[in-house]
Amino acid sequence: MPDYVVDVHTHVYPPAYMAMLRARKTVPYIHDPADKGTPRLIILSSDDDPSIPIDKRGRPVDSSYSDINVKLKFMSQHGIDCSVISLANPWLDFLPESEAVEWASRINDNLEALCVSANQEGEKKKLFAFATLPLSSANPPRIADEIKALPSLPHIRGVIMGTSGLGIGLDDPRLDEIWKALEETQLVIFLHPHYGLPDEAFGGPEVTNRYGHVLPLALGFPLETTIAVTRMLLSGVFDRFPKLQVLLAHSGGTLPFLAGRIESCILHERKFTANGGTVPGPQRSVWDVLKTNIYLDAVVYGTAGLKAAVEAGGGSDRLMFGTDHPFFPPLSDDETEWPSVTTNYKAIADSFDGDQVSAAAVLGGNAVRILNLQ
Ligand code: 5CU
Repeated sequence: MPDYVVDVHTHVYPPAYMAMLRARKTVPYIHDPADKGTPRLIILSSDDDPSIPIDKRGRPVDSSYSDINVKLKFMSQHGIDCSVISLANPWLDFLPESEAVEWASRINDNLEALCVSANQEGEKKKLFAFATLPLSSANPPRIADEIKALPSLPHIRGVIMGTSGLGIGLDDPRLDEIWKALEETQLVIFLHPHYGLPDEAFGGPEVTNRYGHVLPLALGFPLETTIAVTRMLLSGVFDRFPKLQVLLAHSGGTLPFLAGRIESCILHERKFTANGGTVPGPQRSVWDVLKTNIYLDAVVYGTAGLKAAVEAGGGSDRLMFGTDHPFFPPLSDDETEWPSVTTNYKAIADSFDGDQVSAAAVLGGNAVRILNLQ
């Protein structure tokens, strides 16, 4: 086992957020079955299929989603020393402006308080956090002010962000004020999917739901992330904000694999001014951005994806271990080790076979350096 293991991809729904979901009847919501069976968490739009009985929609939700002591126990069981916790999707995307702003500060104070109590002297497990932004408020100056206030919370190391931005995606020029605040504060943006792809991409809702969560999670999520970061690149976000630091969930979706194709399409695009057209295409290459602005988590469950992530980032020093806890739990109650976690540990061990230094960096050293987790 390496000296120090850090999990940069691990979520919580604080109890107050769970209570808010319980009070809702539209996605996202929590349904408590009348027979007092296990509550169900319905967060993805494809979860809320009226042809599925409500007691079977979504997925079972237990205390691992909201009880920090359960997370601390999970950390012990999996050799994790430090976790950078973040609110899980869909964050505050669905709330109106007035509520989103209030909820963001409530959640961020709550995350900070969890970190403070976990990090007391003598406690072995450490917590830090990615804050939540009230993006649905669609009020950039207000959001920028929230960002500038975040360094007053000593355990906040970045912000988690979905792909919708202010509602129309991350190439929206109205986000510039927000990118500027994030660049100035040097807070890492943890870019995470939620919306996937329209059911039509998989053959319609009937086909999507025939296979449960597999198509939305295995394909929809990674492609959503890839599309979001590619739109940032194409719209010149990384040209205008060259110091932006973005951690992409699930090893960048498919970005490491597709980076060469994206670069080639950009070079062949006649509309871009660099090629004689009138549209300002990106000034910097995908490869440069991958090596300068992008970090990837190591939540990819296999050596082929992990090696692509290392290669795309120009080495192992931009890759950080994660678990995606509390998602992907074991299907049987008697398993204490989560196969989703051991698979990621194994992928790291196999990819860096014999290179203990790189493996240790990915498991913890990189996160300590990049996120300043001393
Ligand atoms: O299983 C899922 O739906 C998810 C999710 O919603 N968010 C996440 O981070 N991982 C898995």
